[in-house]
Formats: sequence, C-alpha cells, structure tokens
Amino acid sequence: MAQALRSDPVGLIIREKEPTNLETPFDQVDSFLTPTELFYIRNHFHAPALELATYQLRIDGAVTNPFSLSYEQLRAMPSETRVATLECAGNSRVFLIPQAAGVQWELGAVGNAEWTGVPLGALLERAGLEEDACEIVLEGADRGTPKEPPVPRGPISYARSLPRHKALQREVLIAYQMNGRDLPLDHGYPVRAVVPGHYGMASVKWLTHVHVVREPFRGYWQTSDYGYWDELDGNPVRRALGEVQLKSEIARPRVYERIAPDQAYRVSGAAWAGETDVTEVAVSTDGGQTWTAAEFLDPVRRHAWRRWTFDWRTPAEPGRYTLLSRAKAANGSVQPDQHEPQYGSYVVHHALPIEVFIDDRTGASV
Ligand SMILES: Nc1nc2c(c(=O)[nH]1)N[C@H]1C(S)=C(S)[C@@H](COP(=O)(O)O)O[C@H]1N2
Ligand SMILES: [Mo]
Repeated sequence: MAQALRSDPVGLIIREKEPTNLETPFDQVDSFLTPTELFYIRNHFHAPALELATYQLRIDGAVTNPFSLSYEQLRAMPSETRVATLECAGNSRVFLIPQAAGVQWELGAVGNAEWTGVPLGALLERAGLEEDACEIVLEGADRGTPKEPPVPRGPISYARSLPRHKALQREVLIAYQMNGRDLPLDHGYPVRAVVPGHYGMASVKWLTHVHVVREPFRGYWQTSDYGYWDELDGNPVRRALGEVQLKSEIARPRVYERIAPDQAYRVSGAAWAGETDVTEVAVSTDGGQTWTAAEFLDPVRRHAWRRWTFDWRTPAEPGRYTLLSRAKAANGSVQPDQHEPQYGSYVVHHALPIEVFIDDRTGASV
C-alpha cells in the first residue's frame, strides 16, 4: 500500500515548524521546474493522513448527479499534465515596512511545477451543474482553529471557492502528481486542486469535497483571511483574493550578498503573471534610476514563470547598491514601484529592492 511521503526538507528555510511552513531558498533555484523537495510548503494546520484505500472525493451541492470517486476511479479518468507557478499570496511579506502579521516569507514562497490530474471541469460536467450554480467550494481534510482574527468558534476545515467560470477552465486540475511523482504529504497527498493563475490559497490540498453552491461562499478563508479592500462607488468593499498579480523577482544576487567590484556578474530571476503573459523584464542596478532589458530563458507559456538573466558589470566603487527588477505583461500591466495598500499583508508584487555590497574584500576569509 502506497504511503504518504513526507519529503525531506533538505535546504528549505523554516518559517514555522508546525504547522509546516517552509520556504524555498530562491537563490538556489535555477531550473524551470522547481524540484519537489525544494518547493515551498504552506500549511495552515497539521497535515492530515489520508489513506488511498479509503480515500473518497465527494462532488455534490447544486448538481443533478452528485457522486463520489475513489482514488482508483480518479486515476482511471483521462488526465492532463500542465506546468503552473504557485505563489503564496503572502510571498515577500517580509519586505513590508512596518512589518505585517503573518508568516515572514522572503522571496521563496513561489515555485513552478508540473502537475498531473483530472480537469475539475470534467468532474463538474459529469455531476451536471444546476443553472444557478455560482461557485465551487473546494474543501480539504485538514482542520483546526485559524490564527488571524476574526476567528470563528471551534475548529474549521480549509475551504476556498472558485467562480464557476474559472472552475470550468481546462487548466484547473484535481491533481495527484507533481513533477511526475505522486504528491508528497505536505503538497496535498493524495489529491489536491491546482488553480493556475490564482494565488496558492486557491489550490486546496488534501481535497475531499467539491461542493457546488448557489450563492457566493463567505467562508473564513474567503473573507476574514485572503481578502482585500476593493472600492465600490467610493466605499471600500471586502473581496476574496484570486488572480495572481504580475511580479518578477531577483534570485541572484541574494539579499545582502557581497560581490567583488568591476567584474562580470550574471543577475538572474523569474517573472510570472496570473491570467496574462509576461512580455518584458527590466533590471536596475542603481536603485531605479536607469533600467536595462533582461533576456528571457523561457518562452511564454500561460501560467508558468519565465526565468530571465541580465549581465552586469559590477561597479568599481565599493558600497551598497540596490537592484530592482520590473516586469511588464501583455495586458499592459506593469509591476508597481510600491506596495498597494489595499492588499494589506498580501499581494506584495511591487519591484522589490535587493540590496548588495560591492566589496573588494570578497574572497578573503571571514
Ligand atoms: N487543505 C489546505 N490546502 C491548502 C493550504 C492549507 O493550509 N490547507 N494552504 C494553501 C496555501 S495558502 C498555499 S500558498 C498553497 C501552498 O501549496 P504548497 O504547500 O504545495 O506549496 O496551498 C494551499 N492549499
Ligand atoms: Mo498561501
């Protein structure tokens, strides 16, 4: 009988020991696909132990034909494999001044993997959506008491909804494999949702229940947490986070790296967007005064990141320098210079300042 794999967290950065919250050392990722063992882990609760033999996925609610699937039945359905970038909505929170509550992610609560599974749309088609079905609630088997107020009474499960239209897109997968192997325990074994183009919170792990609802779902993870302030007729209104906003990150140099003067240095990073394509990345090595176009290593592929590089001649003058990268996308959007306050402690997608030290003592023993 297959066992849930607790992958060895080799090289991951501890942000919280239990529940498990581990960050990818972003400077160490240079492949298009993030190796599974280096992929960040974001768990709100203790990871539940699900058994393949008894696993059931229930699809019910506003459908004509509710049904349950065993793991074997799910595996027997036609599958698709897609590459998608997952970014936690709280990624880069550590850059916020003043500090915001929540896990202090730096650059590595993001990864790009290949996911295999059954399109959610195929399951919904089989269930037959009622005409007035408006959202699809995805619920995981993990339960607990959340941290951020206002906190509901008693333990709750992790549940998020998708608008009907998004849930029916072919890219939304009920996945059982990551990078060609069965999901490890912390990435949702045995079955998770993967919602390309949306922040990570939409990709519900340990998925056991797909519930079709007739009115917008107002659960904790949709309102209290993972929400932001939009504006309607001059009044702030609370909305659920969804689509990923355009972002680029510098992987190398690392934050506060020490670099020798007057030498060739290859700056590298990645850029991604939600429901559009990254078309341009520019790099500044002087705190944003001048910008030069970077070169892409990867072609445009919707929902997958594009790695990029920029060849820098480091300054002869020792000192502290600020590097920035800024992406543009096919829909005309540009990465902002500053954090957008309506997003609170989420969606930190502005051009992040990476400070480095040009130092001629580089190479000397420390
Ligand atoms: N059931 C469940 N699904 C979940 C979560 C969770 O705590 N429980 N965390 C979400 C969040 S906030 C993110 S960013 C992604 C992270 O996926 P990963 O741990 O595989 O990187 O899972 C999402 N799915
Ligand atoms: Mo997240």
